Amino acid sequence: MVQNIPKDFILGAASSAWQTEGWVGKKETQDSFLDSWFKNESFVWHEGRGPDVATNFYEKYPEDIAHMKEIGLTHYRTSINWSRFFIDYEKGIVDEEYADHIDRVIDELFNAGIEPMLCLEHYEVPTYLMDKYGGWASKKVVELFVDYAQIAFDRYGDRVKQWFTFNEPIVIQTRVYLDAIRWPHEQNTKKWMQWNHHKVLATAKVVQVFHEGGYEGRIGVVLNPEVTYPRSSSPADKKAAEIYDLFFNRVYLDPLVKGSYPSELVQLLEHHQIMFDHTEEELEIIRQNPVDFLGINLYFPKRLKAPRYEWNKDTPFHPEMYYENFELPGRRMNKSRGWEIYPELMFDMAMRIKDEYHNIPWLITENGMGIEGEERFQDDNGQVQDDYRIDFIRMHLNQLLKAVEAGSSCEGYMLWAFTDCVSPMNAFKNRYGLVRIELDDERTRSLKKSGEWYKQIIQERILK
Ligand code: IFM
Repeated sequence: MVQNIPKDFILGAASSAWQTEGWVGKKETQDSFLDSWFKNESFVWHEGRGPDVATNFYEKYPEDIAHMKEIGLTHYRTSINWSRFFIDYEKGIVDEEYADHIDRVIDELFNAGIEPMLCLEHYEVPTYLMDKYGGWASKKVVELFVDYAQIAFDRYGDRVKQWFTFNEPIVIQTRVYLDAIRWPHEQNTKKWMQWNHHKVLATAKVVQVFHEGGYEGRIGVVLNPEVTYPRSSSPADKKAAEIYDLFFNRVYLDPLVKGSYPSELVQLLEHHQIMFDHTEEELEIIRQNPVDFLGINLYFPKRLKAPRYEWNKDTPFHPEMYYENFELPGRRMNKSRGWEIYPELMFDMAMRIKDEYHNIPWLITENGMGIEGEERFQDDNGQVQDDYRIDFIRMHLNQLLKAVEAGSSCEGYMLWAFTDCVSPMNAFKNRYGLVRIELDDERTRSLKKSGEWYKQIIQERILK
């Protein structure tokens, strides 16, 4: 297999503010949801590690960007930490110290020949807004987010041309209000849908502000739709996959790309009395303001089958009423993460966007392999010999490049993550980076074998 990588095809890497920065310089009043969760339930975080130190990117960013330059990344995506960006969220008073840090990171990236992409919220909803307004359950928070976006565009839009509103907007409320497996353990399916709607609405409003403000560049959203595969050709299994797709994929894809929620979803929401509160004016704003492009985070396939048992009517509604997960016998697994490895999903997602979402421009904004105990693979010089990661990236890129040949508008691939970083709960258990982070006080960095390999494919533009 030898494939040419198109000249302009993005080969980058991603991370987020809260998973790298650490709390140096953070004020007590600037906690995000993640910070508060970590403070309240640090025992569920692997080895008690979390966002407090993370990789100390706040101080070490010049070293990381030097590594990015060495590898030759074309683009780097991170987020602005909304909870740290303001001293007063309601009056929009910016924390100048933090805002300057973002300025310095942007400039350092450009000096290294790397284009930054910025996301406005990668789970970093401010705790203050959770406590005062119930977070994204509130329309007030939608307004405050739009104001924040405009301040960020005004401040950084002279240099940053590629923006995202959210990273994986469905995740927090799914784990918290739908599955109720995370702090603060409130089950509330209607609230889950209300958060979804408000993030869709907030995205549409931010798109409107961006376009009407005449900012240069483009604005999109990073979604994590799963490629769904029914267990079999039976109508029951297919229906299970379709309903999963409605609740977890099309709930964002359809309004943000096509301008409206799928009618089948609306019917189900009404039937189960979890329709979100909305106005006609809000639906019109969504209709008028689709995103310019999409970021897609894609790691594993979602296999589904019809449920075997009747739903327990005494439990709150959960879409799981309509499906069960299916484990494909013989599937290839990343055992550290419990995720199936199925590179074909790249091609399948690309064809879906081409056929069903008018081939809107998009790129892979996350894909990668988290491995536990990577120190096992360090050679005598301490370099991680992560051939498994190289194989993983190679297989996924291969499928993506095939899709480009088949007419997909996919513009690139960004690995999760550039350096090892903190994950929710798993903290540093699974390592994802091209650059290893030691958990010493210095958070010492070292390039893995995959970093050298990535450098080579970026230079040669050939995938072998
Ligand atoms: O760490 C996360 C990231 O924040 C969102 N996407 C999945 C990654 C790996 O679990």
